[in-house]
Amino acid sequence: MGKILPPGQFETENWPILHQGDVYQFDEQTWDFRMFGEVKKDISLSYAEIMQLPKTISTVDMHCVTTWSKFGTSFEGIALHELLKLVQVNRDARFVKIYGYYNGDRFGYSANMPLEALLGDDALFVYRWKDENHEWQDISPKHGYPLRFIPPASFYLWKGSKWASGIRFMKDDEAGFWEELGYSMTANPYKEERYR
Ligand SMILES: Nc1nc2c(c(=O)[nH]1)N[C@H]1C(S)=C(S)[C@@H](COP(=O)(O)O)O[C@H]1N2
Ligand SMILES: [Mo]
Repeated sequence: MGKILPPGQFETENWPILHQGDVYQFDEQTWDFRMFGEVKKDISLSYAEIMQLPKTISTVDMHCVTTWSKFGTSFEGIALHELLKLVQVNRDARFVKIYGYYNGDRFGYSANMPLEALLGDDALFVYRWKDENHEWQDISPKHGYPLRFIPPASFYLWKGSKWASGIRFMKDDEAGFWEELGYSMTANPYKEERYR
């Protein structure tokens, strides 16, 4: 895959840190990962259960709507398609909202995407990363420790919830945190879909 800079973006080798609110302090006792909404039965996974799931390693480009793009970061984590094996999703659930921590609320941040766009190895909940200048290492607290969603490169990076807490399956598309504030529902950087 070639290195194609989406319109209006510039390349950075650093991995900038960007979020609203404070940084989540991981507490394994109270942490869980939930799948709910349009599913036969809700589930809640402990940190130990999450870390036992099959791992995927993917190299995914990141495009932030504030105009930086970082190419070629490799991530280790759990692909969303692995999590789908643990729930029975209703047939008409075509969208998801992926939740993350915001200012004291583990579900205070969210981003919406169509489920069918997230079935590849490039849609994953990550806990380790490396790039050309860095060895394999844990995702730092500021980048979303202990678990953080990385969306396919066909979405701006705000769709990648840090401090990920769960997935809600939905029949209809529904705006998340930034989408409610006027950002794009579809958010494709190659089409420069920043606002709506
Ligand atoms: N929980 C949470 N996740 C979040 C955000 C946030 O404010 N809270 N900001 C998003 C935005 S706008 C961007 S660009 C990326 C930045 O991720 P990074 O700091 O790891 O580069 O995180 C996304 N995920
Ligand atoms: Mo962003």
